Amino acid sequence: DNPRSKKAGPCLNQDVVDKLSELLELHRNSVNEDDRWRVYGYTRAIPSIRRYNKRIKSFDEARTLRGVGEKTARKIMEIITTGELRRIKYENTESVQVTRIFQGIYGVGQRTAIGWYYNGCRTIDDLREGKGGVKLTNAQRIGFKYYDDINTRMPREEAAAIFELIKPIALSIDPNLFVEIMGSFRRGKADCGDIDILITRSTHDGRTHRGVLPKLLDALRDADIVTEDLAIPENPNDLEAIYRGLCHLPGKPGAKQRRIDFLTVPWKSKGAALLYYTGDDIFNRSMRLKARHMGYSLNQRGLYKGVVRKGNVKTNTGTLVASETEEQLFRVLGVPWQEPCERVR
Ligand code: DCP
Ligand code: MG
Ligand code: MN
Repeated sequence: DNPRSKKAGPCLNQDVVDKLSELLELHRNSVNEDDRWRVYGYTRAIPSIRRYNKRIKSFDEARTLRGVGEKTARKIMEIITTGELRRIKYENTESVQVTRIFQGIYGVGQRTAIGWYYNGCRTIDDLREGKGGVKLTNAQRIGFKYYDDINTRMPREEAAAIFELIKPIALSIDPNLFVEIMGSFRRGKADCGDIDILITRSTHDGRTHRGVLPKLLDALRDADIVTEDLAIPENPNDLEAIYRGLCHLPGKPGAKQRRIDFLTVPWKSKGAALLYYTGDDIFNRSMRLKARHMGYSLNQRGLYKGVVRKGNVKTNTGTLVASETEEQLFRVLGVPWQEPCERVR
């Protein structure tokens, strides 16, 4: 029995995994760049500890695990012998706590949060008062205003209820539209961070969904479903566009503001878009990796062959191999079919 086998089962070093993950999160949010580099070390060590199906007993044993260096092995032994990791308390600094709260504002990433911290902001009130000359973008202002709502996941029933209002409105604009709810909802999750709606249209009659998105958004604002815009597509008349905003159940006092994304894609990208926007992100990463190993390139538009990259820039966009249906993409990649609910880390 190989103790490093991938066989799923209860992790026998869960306390170690939990404590190191906690430390990793603190490093990830550190205002100190050196700390943020430490994250890479732990992202290698944690999975191999999780997979190791024996209780770690000694420093030397810990050292045999992939990605576990001397310092990590010492921390592992501290957790195993004392149940604690003192470093966690020491790393949970004010700056980490403050920037974590700032990053809860929609549209605020680590860079912005750290910038605000260095400008002297410590609290939400400091931001409201524009301390240190801090200015919020429009999207951030909305994120700020609905901080709690946006950071609360919705029950899938609420996502379903909102979608059931939106779908007929979309179909009244064009009955030939394909309108589907994606993301965590399609994966069957009990709660959703947002509502992801994919829109495309068959071109069998020579027509497309061009222009539908702005019309739909207007109708949804009129119906008091869409309430705020966070990111409007540069050219809303493109066949491929992303809209991000807020919505709620209309006519229901106290209904929370919910995040909503609309994604439109050309009909020929339908399969790849279904695959991509269903996720989850980790599953997507593994599918892209599989494609790369086979000499393909996979994205939300399709599976391509002959893509040439110089660094991150595509010098040849390649030719489309598949993108019509999800089934076809699984087949070409040699991956056994997985239902959306199975596509999870
Ligand atoms: N996606 C991805 N990589 C990203 C972001 C998104 O592959 N960095 C894909 C997979 C996601 C889908 O897009 O499942 C939708 O993105 P969301 O951020 O809405 O994530 P989920 O819907 O999966 O989860 P949540 O319930 O938090 O919205
Ligand atoms: Mg989502
Ligand atoms: Mn989304």
